[in-house]
Amino acid sequence: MEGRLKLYYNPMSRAAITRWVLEEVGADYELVHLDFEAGENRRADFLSINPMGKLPTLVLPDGTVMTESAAIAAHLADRYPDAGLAPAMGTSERATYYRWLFFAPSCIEPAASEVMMRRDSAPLPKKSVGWGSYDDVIDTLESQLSPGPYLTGDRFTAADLIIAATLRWMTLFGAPRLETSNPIQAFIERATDRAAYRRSQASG
Ligand SMILES: N[C@@H](CCC(=O)N[C@@H](CS)C(=O)NCC(=O)O)C(=O)O
Repeated sequence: MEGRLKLYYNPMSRAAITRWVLEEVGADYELVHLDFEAGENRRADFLSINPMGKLPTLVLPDGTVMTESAAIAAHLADRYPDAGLAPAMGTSERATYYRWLFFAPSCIEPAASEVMMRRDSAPLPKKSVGWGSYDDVIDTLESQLSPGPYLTGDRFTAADLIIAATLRWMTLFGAPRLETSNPIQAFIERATDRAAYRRSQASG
């Protein structure tokens, strides 16, 4: 890809996940730090780029604005095919990859919000909410990761990156069951034991 990508960034946000993807694919990018405490993500100039005021926000070289960390990962995996983060279009491996890429924002994230932010509330009705229940989500991930090593099998993809990063954050924030889950912790360790992950952690 010609030209530089611009990532609006704060290391304590999901923009750190996008930075990891950018490192995986070897993109030429710049970081624009936004200070949450100072409210920089709620200022008019940034809201004119992303009205949600959220990070990550990625601006492509032609000015296209992307938000949503899983969508950004999917795009970058396609745009930089040599990085090998996405199975070939139309294959069964690609189908499995989509399944897990979408599972992160549609099941893992809301399930985590439900158990971590509504601790004293009764669970939402399993048959009505798209993620069923937190326990079902974690059971499903543990099953898919046993034996692993990755969600689609032997190969690390953008879906692994998104889910490993999400599970890592959830573990840090004390989400139930994760710290003692061998398949999940082994998966996080495997995924983060990558040079691109380490580069993405550098101050920048
Ligand atoms: N659905 C978005 C979520 C983005 C999001 O919630 N970002 C948080 C940080 S992790 C944020 O920017 N919070 C600042 C705010 O809303 O003021 C994604 O997956 O990228």
